[in-house]
Amino acid sequence: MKIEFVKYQGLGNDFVLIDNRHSLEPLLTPTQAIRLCDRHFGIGADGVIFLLPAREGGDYAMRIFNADGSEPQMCGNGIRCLAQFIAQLTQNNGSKRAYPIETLAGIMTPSLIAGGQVRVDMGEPRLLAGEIPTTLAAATEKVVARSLSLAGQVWPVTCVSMGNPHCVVFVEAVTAIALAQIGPAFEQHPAFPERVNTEFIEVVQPDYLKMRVWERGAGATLACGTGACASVVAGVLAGKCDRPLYGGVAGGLFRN
Ligand code: ZDP
Repeated sequence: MKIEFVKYQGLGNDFVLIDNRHSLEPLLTPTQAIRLCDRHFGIGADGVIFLLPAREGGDYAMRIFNADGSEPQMCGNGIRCLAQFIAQLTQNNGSKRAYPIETLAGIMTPSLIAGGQVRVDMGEPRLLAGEIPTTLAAATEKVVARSLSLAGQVWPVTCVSMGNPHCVVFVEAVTAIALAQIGPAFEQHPAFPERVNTEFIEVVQPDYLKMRVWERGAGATLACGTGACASVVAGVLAGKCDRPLYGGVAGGLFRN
């Protein structure tokens, strides 16, 4: 089987993208996606993204398989890459700026902006435990600065859904986190029945955060768009960040 692909990255969060516009189902299985994402025996990526025809009023639909073959609802950096891919495929010279795209988390709209950048309207965060989902609080309660015991420590966690589940942990110094050990313990903790993406956040200033992320199904990645948004929401909820937060999350400034 021969399939064309391109490889894009957003802040180092990298994806194999496939033009799947002529079929409603992804051209690859999750097992094939796992093989493509392998950094030594495959192309290497954090996930595989499919550009599919619209079904429900968007311009297109997006589906994504994580590097472990699981399917997340949304992907912030991925949808930015996808918008750039669409512009390339359709030879859009800038006359069309925004693409409403159907995702498993609803319609999200990336826009092409000045300087070749892509911005995405991520929709509203969901804050109730039942929506995330997590059992750290009753289904109709928010999860703000709750205690989670794990790996011999008690962690203060704030949970946010950006369509996909996030657990945001404010720490003194992100460099002190043993990500490869602690990340999987969060990801697989029974309090998160659909597993979870975990962001470790150091508040440098109320408008400037440092983030290290352990992604569900992908492990340590260089950036996570939904995670950056979830971290800002969590920072506001926990009273640690300004609103608005001009400095943004330092996906491009800080490296694992
Ligand atoms: O929810 C999940 O399983 C994530 N691994 C999806 C990917 C999120 C992403 N890093 C982002 O930028 O939002 C692509």
